[in-house]
Amino acid sequence: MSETKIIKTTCSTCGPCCEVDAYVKDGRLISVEGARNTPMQSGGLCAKGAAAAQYVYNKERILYPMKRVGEKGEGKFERISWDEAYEMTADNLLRIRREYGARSSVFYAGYSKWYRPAMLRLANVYGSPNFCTESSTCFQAAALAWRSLYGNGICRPDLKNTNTLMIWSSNPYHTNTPMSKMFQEMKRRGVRIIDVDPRRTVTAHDADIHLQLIPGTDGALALSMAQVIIEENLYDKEFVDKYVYGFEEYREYVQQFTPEKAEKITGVPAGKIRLAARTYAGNGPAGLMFSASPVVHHINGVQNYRAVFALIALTGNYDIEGGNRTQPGPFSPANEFGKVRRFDGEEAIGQKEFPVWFDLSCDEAQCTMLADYIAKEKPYPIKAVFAMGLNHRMWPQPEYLQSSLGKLDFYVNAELFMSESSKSADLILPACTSYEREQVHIGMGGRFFFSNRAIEPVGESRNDIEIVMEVYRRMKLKDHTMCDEVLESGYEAYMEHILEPSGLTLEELKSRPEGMQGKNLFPPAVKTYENEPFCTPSGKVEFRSLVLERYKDSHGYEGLPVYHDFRDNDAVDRKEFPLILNTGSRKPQLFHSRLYRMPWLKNIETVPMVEMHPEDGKACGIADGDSVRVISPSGEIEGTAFYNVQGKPGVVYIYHGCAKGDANELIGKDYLDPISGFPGFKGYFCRVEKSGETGDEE
Ligand SMILES: Nc1nc2c(c(=O)[nH]1)N[C@H]1C(S)=C(S)[C@@H](COP(=O)(O)OP(=O)(O)OC[C@H]3O[C@@H](n4cnc5c(=O)[nH]c(N)nc54)[C@H](O)[C@@H]3O)O[C@H]1N2
Ligand SMILES: Nc1nc2c(c(=O)[nH]1)N[C@H]1C(S)=C(S)[C@@H](COP(=O)(O)OP(=O)(O)OC[C@H]3O[C@@H](n4cnc5c(=O)[nH]c(N)nc54)[C@H](O)[C@@H]3O)O[C@H]1N2
Ligand code: SF4
Ligand SMILES: [Mo]
Repeated sequence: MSETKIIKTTCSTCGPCCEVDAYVKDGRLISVEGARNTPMQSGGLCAKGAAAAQYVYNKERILYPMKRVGEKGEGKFERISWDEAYEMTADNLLRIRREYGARSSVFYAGYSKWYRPAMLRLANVYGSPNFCTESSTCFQAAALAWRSLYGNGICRPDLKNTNTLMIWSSNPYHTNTPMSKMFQEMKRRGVRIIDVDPRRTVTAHDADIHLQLIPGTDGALALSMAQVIIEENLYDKEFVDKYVYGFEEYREYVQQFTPEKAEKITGVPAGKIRLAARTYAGNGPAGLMFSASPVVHHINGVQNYRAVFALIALTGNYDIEGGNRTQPGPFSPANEFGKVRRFDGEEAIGQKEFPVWFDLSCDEAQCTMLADYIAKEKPYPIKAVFAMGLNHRMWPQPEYLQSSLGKLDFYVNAELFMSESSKSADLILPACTSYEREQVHIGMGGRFFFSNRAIEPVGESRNDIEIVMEVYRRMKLKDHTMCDEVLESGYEAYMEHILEPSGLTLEELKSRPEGMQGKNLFPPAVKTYENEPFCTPSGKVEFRSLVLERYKDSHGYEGLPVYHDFRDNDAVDRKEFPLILNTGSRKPQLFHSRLYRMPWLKNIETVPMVEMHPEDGKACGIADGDSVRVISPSGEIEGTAFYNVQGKPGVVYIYHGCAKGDANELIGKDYLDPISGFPGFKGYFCRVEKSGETGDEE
């Protein structure tokens, strides 16, 4: 009998890259547990991570490079060698550059973020401004809102030292499981917690003050808190006088948002707004935790988050201990390595429509309109997509994107699974999971750790960065001004390169399973603004954004964090679509579209659940468990009604990414925030009708 080995590695089934102990027998992954003897983990693991073996050995795993043999989209493929696959990719990308120019090729990265620096570098060396990622719907709009106020350097809440934590639309117990412990520790320490969430989640349940607003009304709530803070003289006058630009206009603007008026807009009782404002401003230092998605998944998202982020400066909680501050951390060249080269005169996707996205230094194109660019060939033709983890289910009107992808001259997708998106490709490349590759990780607080390969790659799968490197070599691109020798020199050298500025070597890191603190770290600093101006046009925190005002005439952007209610929508007949549609609030067992294929996880909820308040259900003649049809101005899906009292009446919640009833078919592809281009995933309109039989479908 062979022995079971325990191998220190990481799970990256979802974002956080948790350290785990993998149990391996006869070269096969048997099970996974949270790593012992490592900070934050100690044996704990989330449901998704515990099902790791079903991820790794899933029957949909792609085992070999596959070339299309049938019609586009038909799903007929034949196995080819890696050699042929690389040649095919390189030849087609070079041909398209010759025939249409470099910008006609899109380099796309879905969620897994680890290979992005290499992919971005490849796009740069190739010469295309169109490096696109799933961040066209995630994080970048929040970053944009932040930068429009504070310039660079996004400051996270200093959880260790804060007295009050305001969580503005995040549910860490379900979305960032490793944080749960830290959160409970804060509770024990007596930190006051304010949670802003339309639903009574586990996180809200733990909070001292829960502001249960109507989705998409965040701006009105934040402006109202500002009104209270200013009126009651709770703001940091010294900071504001010295460092804020546009305060007087802002002060004047917020006057109208009295808590009584805000109650009408947001549904949050005026008394609670006052209490939250007084607590956040008065029980400092106070940190503000924000999220990559819900607030900015609205067509007024950027301005709403600007209103929220302004509260940090207003109360003097910017860059102080216990407030929101730049975290001490490692210097890593990963970003430097991926740094974008600006292509003068080369217009990237989304540049005309969303200019601020580009002004505020996002390293990538804004590609929510990719499907249109391909289908309409305007303003110029997009002919090739080289993708890693492209999944059409994550975009508004996914079938339209899928059909557009079918029009491409060349589409290659590197994937773990034979997803439907892969089926429309000309070539599919098998990628491997974190259990099958080595990786250097940069953790919180400047801690580095090495993740071992627990098992050999399944089939002929390879790690994404190795794939990028080989495509680069085959294209014989050379541009040494852009440090592309790192792409040239192999994966081991890439890991060395990532580590170099930390002062650690790969060899020593490999020998220390518990990880190591980097030798060269950013020194922890506070009040950096005392020594250097804010990186904004005025050099101050811009309550009135001069970058937004550049586009006042051309795009109608306003400098102040103005509130426009998404429900004031002339294009939609609210009598026909009386309910608000909120899609994609996270479930602990799912991760976007990728985990529906795992038996342990998909069996927790076997049908797409249309979560309704019982009052709404009864008003629509729908009982708990009924089969229903959800209809929006853009589409229609089937699902099963599920009575849920977590939210208030008037809002329907549906998870996204499920092929059996894809909530994104309900979201209009042009229903976008005009500043960021983010879709209004969490604030559209619908009605729900009973359909077919009642009861369970499976
Ligand atoms: N299990 C799991 N974890 C995940 C993911 C996943 O798919 N599954 N996805 C990862 C990704 S990509 C992301 S971006 C993060 C997101 O991380 P989170 O933001 O923490 O997750 P969500 O559940 O999307 O949203 C948090 C809360 O926002 C509330 N909310 C919805 N609409 C609004 C609104 O208009 N205003 C306010 N204030 N709150 C609103 C929801 O009720 C929800 O409880 O999660 C990451 N973690
Ligand atoms: N309606 C609605 N839509 C949403 C959201 C919402 O809240 N509501 N959230 C948005 C947000 S915040 C996000 S981040 C996006 C996420 O959107 P996506 O990034 O498209 O998310 P996934 O479904 O996880 O798809 C990624 C694909 O990558 C594959 N993959 C996973 N790991 C690897 C790897 O290491 N290498 C390779 N090559 N492939 C891999 C997976 O199998 C999967 O098919 O969705 C957005 N879409
Ligand atoms: S949160 Fe769960 S699924 Fe995500 S990386 Fe950690 S263990 Fe894996
Ligand atoms: Mo995201």
